[in-house]
Amino acid sequence: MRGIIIPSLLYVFLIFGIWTPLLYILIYHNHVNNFEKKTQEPASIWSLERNLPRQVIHDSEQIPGPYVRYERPDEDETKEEKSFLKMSKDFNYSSSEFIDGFLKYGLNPILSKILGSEREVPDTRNKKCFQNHYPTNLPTASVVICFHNEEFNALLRTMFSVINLTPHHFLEEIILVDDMSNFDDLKEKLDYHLEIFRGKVKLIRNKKREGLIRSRMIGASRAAGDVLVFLDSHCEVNKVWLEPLLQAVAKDPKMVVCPLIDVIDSITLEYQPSPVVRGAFNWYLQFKWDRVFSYEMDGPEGPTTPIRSPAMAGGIFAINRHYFNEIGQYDKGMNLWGAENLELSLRIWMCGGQLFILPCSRVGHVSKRRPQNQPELTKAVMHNSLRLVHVWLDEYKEQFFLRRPGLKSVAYGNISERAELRKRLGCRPFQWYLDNVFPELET
Ligand SMILES: *[C@@H]1O[C@H](CO)[C@@H](O)[C@H](O)[C@H]1NC(C)=O
Ligand SMILES: *[C@@H]1O[C@H](CO)[C@@H](O)[C@H](O)[C@H]1NC(C)=O
Ligand SMILES: [Mn+2]
Repeated sequence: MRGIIIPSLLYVFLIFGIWTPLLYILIYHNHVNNFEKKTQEPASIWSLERNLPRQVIHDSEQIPGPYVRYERPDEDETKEEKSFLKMSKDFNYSSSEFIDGFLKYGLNPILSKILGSEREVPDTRNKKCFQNHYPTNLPTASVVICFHNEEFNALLRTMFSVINLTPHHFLEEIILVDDMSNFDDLKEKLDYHLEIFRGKVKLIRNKKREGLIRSRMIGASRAAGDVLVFLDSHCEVNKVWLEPLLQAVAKDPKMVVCPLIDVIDSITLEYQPSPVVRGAFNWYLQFKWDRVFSYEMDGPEGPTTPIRSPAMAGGIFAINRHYFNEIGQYDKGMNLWGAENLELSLRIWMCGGQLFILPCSRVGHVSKRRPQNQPELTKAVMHNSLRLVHVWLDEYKEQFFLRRPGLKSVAYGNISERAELRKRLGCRPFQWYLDNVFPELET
């Protein structure tokens, strides 16, 4: 017996001892390359991700590098936080459980599992926000969360944070839309975990893959609240996150508002405050954040001033439900995701609405990293961008084609319904948007 075991063990050791590091190097380098490619792709709409510590990508062994403590005056770290930070420091980042899960989910699967369904996150609001008081008779919200193959605990944390930090009389419901996920734990196990939310949570499961854009429309069509609030499936909302959004929409139904998006690091899952930013983009139609300078917040409202924003980042915003329908929801000819945030932003501004970021409303969002060789996604972003260009940019479409000449002759489907919508709504020309909303977008 022993004569077999020892050679077998040696054999196993040889295989694993050699192949594990090799595989690791392979996967890791692939991942790094892909991530670097990503920054050139139109697909990378969350450009805050680019500001993440570079050592994460370049350090060879230990991900991540030294932990940078963020500024939080007057407050000490809680005990819980301390032990969590220690945990993420002592973490073994070369275990295959970590690497496989990271590639699968785009976030640290082990820490996510340890965190589980609930945790407290630091209150990142400016202290001035604490003085705001909100009426008790605000409109109600339907929170719409779409997901496709989300990490189970990240999804649960999104739900629990909403349930825990939203006054229940403002929360009409949470609508979860499962866009054909195929992970096992998102099936019966999810149903089972949602039991405790009975009455507050509606779960819709798509019969075929619709993509994020049409999934949001499906969720919205089932909503009953006065205001639609869209969230990604890997968010954690902060204290008093909803009230500022509801108040703004209640005051002006054509006002669309976004929270300030804090960053949850995909590796340490640490919740980090973001500076005050506004959404912008370039002529490639790549989204980017622009820093808001302090002199822009010199007014009487100081650091709580709503920030006028040329564009929204992605799927995290609040909008009056009737107004969402009135201005034409989303372009259902768009696939998966990408460019829909810019299309909606242009439509809001050009057709009589407004778009603001409210710094007193904070929502954390996991800045996921995924392998980017996903031709399907690249194709969708291109297709969606072209639809936007042909419906909304008027003569400025040449600015886009100047930079993407290859796309000039690419088909983009039938846009007659969207062009019709633009006419029906009496929208202003793109020139008006350039002059009045986004003069920084120079040609
Ligand atoms: C981390 O995991 C790798 C692969 O499983 C292993 O070889 C290594 O010894 C571990 N390191 C520590 C400090 O536990
Ligand atoms: C485009 O769609 C509209 C209706 O939305 C339809 O009337 C028109 O015939 C379509 N055009 C083509 C070329 O299919
Ligand atoms: Mn996201």
